[in-house]
Amino acid sequence: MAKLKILEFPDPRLRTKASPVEVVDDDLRALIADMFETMYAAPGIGLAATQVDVHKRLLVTDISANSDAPLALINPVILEKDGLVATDEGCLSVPGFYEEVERAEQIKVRFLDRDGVEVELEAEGLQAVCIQHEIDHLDGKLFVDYISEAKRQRIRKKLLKEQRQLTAEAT
Ligand code: GNR
Ligand code: NI
Repeated sequence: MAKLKILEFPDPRLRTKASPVEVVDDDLRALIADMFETMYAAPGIGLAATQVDVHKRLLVTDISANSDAPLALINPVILEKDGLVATDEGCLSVPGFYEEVERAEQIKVRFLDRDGVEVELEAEGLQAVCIQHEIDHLDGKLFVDYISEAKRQRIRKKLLKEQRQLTAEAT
């Protein structure tokens, strides 16, 4: 197992559209294990492969309080959406910033699980919001795309400054 490096906004690699997973094999299950380790360590309630620079349609999530409900979604597709809910969202790729985003309150999602078995899941509330946030990552989209250009530019500037300082300190 290994903790993976999480890309941070405005890294252009976060804009990559991920390709479907072709085979669910042990290599993919090893990547899933590393993604859970990375997500729990962060800590976060979800992580998309895009964020660790792997451009495959794969995400992990666990919204439980005790980190005991891991769920991996491979090639997820949203079949139905209902209702709207506004949530203060954060993102491991946009560290330190939180903004309100409106998304469907309930969804039905189809995906392959870790064994390659097709599953349909009805999710609501935070789990539904998180799955939509992660599928956005697989399409190269970030929660800051839903806020004003002015706010997004301010976040971009602050994060670039932080990233420059970290690079300078490392040399
Ligand atoms: O840890 C996370 N918390 C969160 C809170 C509200 C809405 C979405 C999220 S997902 C985020 C982890 C992350 O960046 N996943 O891509
Ligand atoms: Ni995110």
